[in-house]
Amino acid sequence: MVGHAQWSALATALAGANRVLLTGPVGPDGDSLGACLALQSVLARDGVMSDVAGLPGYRFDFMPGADAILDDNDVRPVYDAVVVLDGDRHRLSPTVEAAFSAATVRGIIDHHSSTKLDGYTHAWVEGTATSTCEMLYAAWLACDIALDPTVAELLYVGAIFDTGGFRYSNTTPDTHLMAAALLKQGIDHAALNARVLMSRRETALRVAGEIMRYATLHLDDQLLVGDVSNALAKQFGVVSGDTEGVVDSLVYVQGVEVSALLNERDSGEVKISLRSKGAVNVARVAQALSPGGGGHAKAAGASLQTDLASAKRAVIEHVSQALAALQPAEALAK
Ligand SMILES: [Mn+2]
Repeated sequence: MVGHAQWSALATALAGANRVLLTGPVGPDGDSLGACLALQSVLARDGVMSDVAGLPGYRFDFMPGADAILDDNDVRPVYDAVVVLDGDRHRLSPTVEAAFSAATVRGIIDHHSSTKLDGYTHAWVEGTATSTCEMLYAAWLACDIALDPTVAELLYVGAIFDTGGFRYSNTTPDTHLMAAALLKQGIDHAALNARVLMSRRETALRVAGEIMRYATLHLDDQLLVGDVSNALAKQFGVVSGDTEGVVDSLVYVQGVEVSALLNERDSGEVKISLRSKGAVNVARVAQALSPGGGGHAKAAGASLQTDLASAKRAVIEHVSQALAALQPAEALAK
């Protein structure tokens, strides 16, 4: 029974908590938000009330419960329990990290293979699971926790976000079985797919055009790098979510093995998103770039305290090493 024991242990710990905080990493994605809000909804059935931290981008602000999500800076200083969903404690904002460290129950529910288990009282990590939402679904199915249309919609958002609408190689027969069960709750799956995966602001379209126009090929055209400088972001008025999905478009260029999108931040930080067609494990590249980096084999990210040019050089260097490691026999023969 997948997740049965882990869910039961965590649910027991949360049932005894007065104040519970559910959170994803900074800049939560569809899987993280879906998992947080679905868990909030299921806990509330038993009278366990919780806060969710991490404001959603505009793609996700329609989700049931999204209007009550707290800004990271508005969380209480003290909670009995803090659960991190779809990411690890190393990627929390400072205020949420402080609440996490002070909590008696420190949980994680996650499917990132790079996540380490230390620092939690309740660690439920399945590095091969398709999404955090699918982990919750499987555990709730095993524990006879019923779906309702709200929970179904929230889990569906996570499922389509992490599988690209059931297209990525992480999609399994169980993912489709889950989707069938969620659709039986009467959710508007076509509208959810359009909203989460395709809908964008006009600005997002224009910025994607700029990124694609100026993206540069490296390493025998196997690496394609796009960037969003502070200047470009200001010129277009880029907001969170506007550049989502662009890095995926880059990796589908023929001959490209790895794509990278570099987002420069005001804080002097560069956020790096990486995608791989499959040969290169970009979770390892992300970890090599930065101790806080990580993710999945085909989709990962890291942040560097540096400028855009240095970040780009670092990406090229580490991807070059990863590509070189793929052909040891060839290299030896030369
Ligand atoms: Mn996920």
